Amino acid sequence: VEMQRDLRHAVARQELQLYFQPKLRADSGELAGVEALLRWHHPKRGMVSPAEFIPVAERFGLIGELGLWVLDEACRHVRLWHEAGLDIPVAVNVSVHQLRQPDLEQRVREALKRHRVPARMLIMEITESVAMEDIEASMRVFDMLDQIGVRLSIDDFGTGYSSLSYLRRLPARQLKIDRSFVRDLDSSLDAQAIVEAVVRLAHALGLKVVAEGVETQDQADILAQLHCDELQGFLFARPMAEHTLLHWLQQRG
Ligand code: G
Ligand code: G
Ligand code: NA
Ligand code: MN
Repeated sequence: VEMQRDLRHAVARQELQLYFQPKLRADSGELAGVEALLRWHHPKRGMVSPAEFIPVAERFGLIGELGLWVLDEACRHVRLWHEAGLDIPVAVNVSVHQLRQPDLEQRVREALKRHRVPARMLIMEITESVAMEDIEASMRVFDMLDQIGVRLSIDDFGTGYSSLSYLRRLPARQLKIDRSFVRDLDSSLDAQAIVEAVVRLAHALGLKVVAEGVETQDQADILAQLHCDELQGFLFARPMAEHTLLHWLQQRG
């Protein structure tokens, strides 16, 4: 109850912040983009994890507003970076409730326009289980976002139950292999076989493959050998505040 009340004021009190975690091209190590991850600096409780407050926001009807804030803030950063000579695509996470918002398309258009950001710079990540939960609804939203030129990414792939025919019809551009498979890569041949199969499938369907949760060099090497396109994880960088991200980029040269 307390968290719900505090969350209502979090935007106005500027307690929310986007962190950014780099995604790197597996072949060259070049920056492919960043994932925006929401952080809440609670005045008393300190940093509260989105794993904790996103479900609260969903339950109490606050996720719409939060989602719009994230979208707007992500676009604002893309614009800032562009003006600094950096073109960095940004991925935002979309919850099931946002998918059902009738004005989502309009809101996405507005955010892009407000910050003069081309649609191709925005990626929307939707978990596999959410995408499959209401197939017809997500298909409609995905089609319309794809038509604007926003790229769609299927997050946490391998943890839900995808129908392959549905996967084929989805206008997604990217698939993120769940970190549970990445974690087991250096110890399990089964995990390698699964990743290899997912990469084949994704590429056959024209999707780029991102591996998330990469924590060791061995994992990165195996993923590159298996033709994963992009890597993301603590091995390279944690989610960072914007100024830290810029610093990190500078140091890499
Ligand atoms: O960044 P961290 O590992 O603490 O994130 C925990 C969970 O919160 C992850 O599942 C992540 O996808 C989710 N999350 C982070 N930021 C957002 C956001 O802006 N919107 C939604 N819907 N989920 C988010
Ligand atoms: O659900 P989603 O895939 O959006 O979750 C993203 C979250 O995963 C991020 O908020 C981040 O904190 C976490 N994360 C990112 N890289 C790693 C990693 O290498 N290892 C682990 N365990 N978590 C990670
Ligand atoms: Na994500
Ligand atoms: Mn994920």
